[in-house]
Amino acid sequence: MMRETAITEIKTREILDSRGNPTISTQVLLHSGVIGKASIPSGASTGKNEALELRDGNPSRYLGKGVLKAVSNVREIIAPEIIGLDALSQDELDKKLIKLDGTPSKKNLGANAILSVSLAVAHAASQALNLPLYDYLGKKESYRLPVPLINILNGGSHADNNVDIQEFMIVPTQGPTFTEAIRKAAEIFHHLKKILRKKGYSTAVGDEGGFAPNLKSNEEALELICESIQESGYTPGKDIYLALDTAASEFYSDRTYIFKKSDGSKKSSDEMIEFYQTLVKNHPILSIEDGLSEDDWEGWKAMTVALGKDIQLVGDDIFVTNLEIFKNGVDQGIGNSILIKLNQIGTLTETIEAVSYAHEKGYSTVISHRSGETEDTFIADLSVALDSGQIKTGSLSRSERVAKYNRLLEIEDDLRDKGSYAGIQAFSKYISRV
Ligand code: 2PG
Ligand code: MG
Repeated sequence: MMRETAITEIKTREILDSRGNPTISTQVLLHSGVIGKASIPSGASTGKNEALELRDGNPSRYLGKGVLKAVSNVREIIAPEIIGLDALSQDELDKKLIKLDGTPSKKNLGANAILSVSLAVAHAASQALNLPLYDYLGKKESYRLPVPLINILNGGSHADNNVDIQEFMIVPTQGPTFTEAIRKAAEIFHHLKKILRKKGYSTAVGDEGGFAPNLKSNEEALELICESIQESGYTPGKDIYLALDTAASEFYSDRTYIFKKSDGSKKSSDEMIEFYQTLVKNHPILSIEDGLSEDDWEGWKAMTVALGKDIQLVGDDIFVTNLEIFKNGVDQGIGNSILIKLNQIGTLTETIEAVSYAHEKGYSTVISHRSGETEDTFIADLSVALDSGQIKTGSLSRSERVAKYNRLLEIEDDLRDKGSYAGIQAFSKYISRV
C-alpha cells in the first residue's frame, strides 16, 4: 500500500518575480492530498561560482529570461524519478536530485528547477505531519527568532542612483522581541523617508524596497540613516546598529575597486580596508558583507586580520553557500560569517550542511533573500529552524520583502514562551567594539 507521504504528482510552471522576470514555481502533491509549493528567487549581483540558474536564452520570450527549459526538466526528467518517493526523506530526495543532474554546478537540470522541487517537498512533508515548516525542519523544543538586517537604502546593482555600496542596513539588536525590533525599524524607515523628502532627495525605492536617492557620497547614506534613527527616538550604536553589503565583486577588475557610480575613484584592497576602518570608527557598523571581491582572496585575508576582531565580515559571493568553497575559506582565515542563499547551491540539504559547518567553526550565519524575490516565505521558517541568528530580507516596503517579516511575526506569536529573540547575542563576538 502507498504511504500517505508518498509523492504522487508534481506540477510546475513559469511565474514572475518581483522584477517582472520569469522564475519557476513548483507544487508537490502527496498521496494524502497535501500540497507543498515553492517559488524560486533570483539574484542580480550574483557570485560567479553560484549553482546555475537555467534560463532559456530565447530572445523572443521575456528578453531571453524564460525558464521553460527548467520547467520541462522538472516535468520530464525530475518528476518520473521522484514520484513514489517519501516526502519525509528530504536527504534521500536531495541526493537523488544532485545525482540526477550529475554536475557540480547543477547545470544540466538547473539549480532553479532542482531547488523548486527540494523546497516544495519540504513544505508538503511539514503539512503532512501537521507541523509549521520551521518546526518540521528544526525539531526543537524552543526557538530563537533571528535579528533582521533591514536594507533601508539601496545602491549598487539594485538601484539606478549614484551610490556604490549596494545595501545600507539597520540592525535592531535590542528587540526585546522580533515584533518590537520590526516596529522600531519601520519607524526609522518612515523617518528616513521624511528626512530624504525634506532634503529634496528622491523617495522612490530600489529592488529591495530601500530608498534609492542620489547622494553626495556613500558616507552620506550612513549619516542620513543615523539621523533617522535619532529622529525616531533611538540611539545609533546602542539601540540600533548598522550593516553594509558592499557587493564589491560588482566593481572590481584588474586588482582595483572602482567607485564607478559615484566619483569614479579607484582603490586597492589595502585602501578599501582603510576606507572600512574609517567607516567603522565613525559609525556604529556591526557587519560588512562582501567588503572585497570574490576574486580577491588575499585582500579578504588581510581584511579579516584588520577588521575581523571588531566586526562581522560576511562572505556572500566568495562562499556562495558552497560547502567545499566555504571550507577552503575557513581554512584560509577568510571572514567570520557566511551569507546563506538556498539558490546559490540548489538543494535544502546542502544549505543545511553549510549552516551546520559554519556554526561548528564559530562563523555566524545570515539567511538571505535574493534581490529578485517572490511571495514565498521559506527563508523565514528556515532562519528559525536552523537558529541562524540573523536574516537579511530587504526593506520594510514591497510585499515580497515584507512577506518574510510578516511570517516571522506570525512565528513569534505562535511560539509564545517557546520563542526568544536572538538579539545582541547574535553579535556577541563583535559588540564590544562599539
Ligand atoms: C546580495 C543579494 C541580496 P542579489 O548581494 O546579498 O541582497 O543580492 O540577490 O542581487 O545577489
Ligand atoms: Mg551580498
